Amino acid sequence: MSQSVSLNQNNLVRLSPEIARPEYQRTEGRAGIMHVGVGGFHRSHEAYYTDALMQIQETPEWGICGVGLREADRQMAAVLEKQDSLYTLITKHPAGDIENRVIGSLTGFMMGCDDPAAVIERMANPDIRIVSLTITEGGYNVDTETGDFDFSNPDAQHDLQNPTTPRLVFGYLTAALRLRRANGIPAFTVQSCDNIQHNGNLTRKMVLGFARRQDPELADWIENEVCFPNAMVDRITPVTTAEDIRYLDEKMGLLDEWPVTCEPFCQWVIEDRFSDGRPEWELVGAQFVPDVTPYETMKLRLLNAGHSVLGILGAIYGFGTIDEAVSDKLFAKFLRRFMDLEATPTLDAVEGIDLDAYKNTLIERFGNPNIKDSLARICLESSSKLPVFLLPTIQANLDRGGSVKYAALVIAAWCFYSDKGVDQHGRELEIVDELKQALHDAAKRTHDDPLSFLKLKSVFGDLAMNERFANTYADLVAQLSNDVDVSALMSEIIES
Ligand code: CS2
Repeated sequence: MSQSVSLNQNNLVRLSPEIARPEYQRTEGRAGIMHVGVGGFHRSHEAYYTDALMQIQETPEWGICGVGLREADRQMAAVLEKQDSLYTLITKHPAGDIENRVIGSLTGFMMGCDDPAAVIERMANPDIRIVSLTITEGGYNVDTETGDFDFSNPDAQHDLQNPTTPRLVFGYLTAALRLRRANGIPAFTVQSCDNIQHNGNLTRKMVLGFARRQDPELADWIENEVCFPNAMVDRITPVTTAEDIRYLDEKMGLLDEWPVTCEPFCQWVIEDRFSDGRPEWELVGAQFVPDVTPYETMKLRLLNAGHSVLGILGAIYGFGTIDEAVSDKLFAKFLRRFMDLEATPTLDAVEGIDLDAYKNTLIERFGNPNIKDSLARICLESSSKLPVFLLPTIQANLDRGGSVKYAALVIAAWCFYSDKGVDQHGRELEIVDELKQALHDAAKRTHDDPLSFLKLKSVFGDLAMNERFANTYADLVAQLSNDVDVSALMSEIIES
């Protein structure tokens, strides 16, 4: 039987001295933030910053109450309940050293689908001054044709009719803000932590779009009172594996059912616009700036798009992880060329950032051999990632007469991936995508119409109408379907 200690509040004193732990008082009542979407990334990022701040404050006042809105959050709820909301953050350095820290900033967790009224009431409590979100790129309920709130979603219809038992986060936010207004409580800030250009502006647009349809007067109040700061968030956080759990048990004597692993690098650039105060996250490394646009464009177009380049090309080539892909000379060169020739020319200068050094750091970060970030994670939900990470770069290059070949190969490889569901050696790929079937059907038709995949409007808009892009893409997609090895096409593009 294992001699390890189970992670919970009482056992904190019994942990190995190699594990850092909260030294502040953790009180559930103190939470000033509610966070919707408690996955790996929230726990390696916002919760990490907040824990670091609580650690240096005399009286910590900004703990986090987690919220899960969907059945899929139940496992997280159960683990956190068992562990008094504690979990271990395992930071893996490239040279092999590992830091372990039990994070204490989460102080509770609520399941919206079990008791929506309780969540709404808590959000309306004056102690809560920020509601932050990690609901993924696809979670913003955007109508891809119009860019407005998508009322054709049955859950959105449900929420319009049932304001007190919503399903979507927008219904919750609107209900909670209605209650705050009625009770004379100042509005909270809604803070997006997702990888989306102008994530705060988009959140604002969606909340207002929904609220206006339900209650125009309330929408006016939200428009005037609620701040939605934009932010750039960054920390590579792979999916937790059984090996991570075993490592803590065997090497650290700690039983944690759901730790998080991450890289040492961490960045959070936030616009300083908050409705009702905010934590002093700048004391623990966050940057507050008047305009986050250049930082977020740089990160989305270099880091996230760089991930997609390695992820999609690497998946059909047969690699399993990002570090494996980037340690291949050809992949590393292709990635660097994509960054230099296609992404960088579309970026504005970022104050205080040397883009060359930034790119070098990215390649080092991708190469961290201990992170083992799976390509399956990177390729997950590509239909909501690529329109944010890669398509704006293609569009900017079409407008400026720049190169689009590197990006076109990624889209052609994505078509191959969606059509076949296997890599170029016939090994099965696990595809997880909301649009999986539509992508597959469109990709399958490539044999009759070389542009069929690109004509999927909800993903690509009008890209297929651009002759230059369409020709480049059609040539690459034809070669891939004729079994030309993706690496041969990569070499050809580099040499051209
Ligand atoms: C990744 C991101 O989802 C993806 O495809 O690019 O999750 C990335 O690891 C983070 O944004 C890093 O900050």
